[in-house]
Amino acid sequence: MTHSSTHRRRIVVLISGGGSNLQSFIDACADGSLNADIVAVISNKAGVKGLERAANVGIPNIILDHNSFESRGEFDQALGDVIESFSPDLIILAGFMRILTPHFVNRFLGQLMNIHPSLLPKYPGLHTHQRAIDAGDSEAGATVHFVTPELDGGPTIVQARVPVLKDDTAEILAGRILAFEHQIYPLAAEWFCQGLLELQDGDIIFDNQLLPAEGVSLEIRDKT
Ligand code: NHR
Ligand code: GAR
Repeated sequence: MTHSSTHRRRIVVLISGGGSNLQSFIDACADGSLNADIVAVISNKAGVKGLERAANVGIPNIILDHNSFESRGEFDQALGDVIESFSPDLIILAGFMRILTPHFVNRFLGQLMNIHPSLLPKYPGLHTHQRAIDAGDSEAGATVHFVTPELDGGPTIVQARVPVLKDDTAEILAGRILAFEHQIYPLAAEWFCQGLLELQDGDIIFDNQLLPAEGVSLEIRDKT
């Protein structure tokens, strides 16, 4: 690992769709709030807007269609090999919609982050916004977490909370949450790139301290 060296951090972003979270990373790198380079964008789906966003700013963008592989294992092996060819420090799942095998996760353990549109541990998996509305929750949000073999079960780095309003549809709620995703995800990546954040035996060490299950408290951090 090159974590303690002084080179500029290298990020690979995995997408399956629109890539608005990818765009937030592109913008954060451009405005200096994220001190890193996005060295590649990889999509398991062709023709998605996220690939265009990468191409627009000259980032290598690669399509690796999971349908052209016999098994999840073979897809993940190929995906891992492409990722490794870019020597990233950090791999960002940004609306990436394929479950990753334990073998893949363990290959890059501690270097994989995901953003999930719920207040984990509530609502792992899919259709999170509708599930929060159906449950009558007054709050929803998004969680940045380290990826472990357990789907959406890795330890939380940071969460953003938003209210659920009376007339919310899944689409409206998703949009409200997405705006906050764009804030907290590049921030979490910047912490990682500064060496503040480390996955250690399934726990997170943040700034040399064991992070509680809720992750970094943004309120407290803002006052410091
Ligand atoms: N892989 C592991 N091992 N651990 C995690 O925490 C992961 C992961 C892969 C993706 C993102 C996750 C999310 O934030 C993620 C976290 C896809 C599905 C899913 O059911 C579920 C959760 C997430 C991503 N995917 C279907 C599948 O069969 C395909 C669905 C589709 O193509 O639309 O892989 O929500
Ligand atoms: C985001 O809301 C992200 O949290 C969610 O998909 C959206 C992707 O938007 N991720 C998942 O549901 C992962 N299974 P984007 O493509 O515009 O970044």
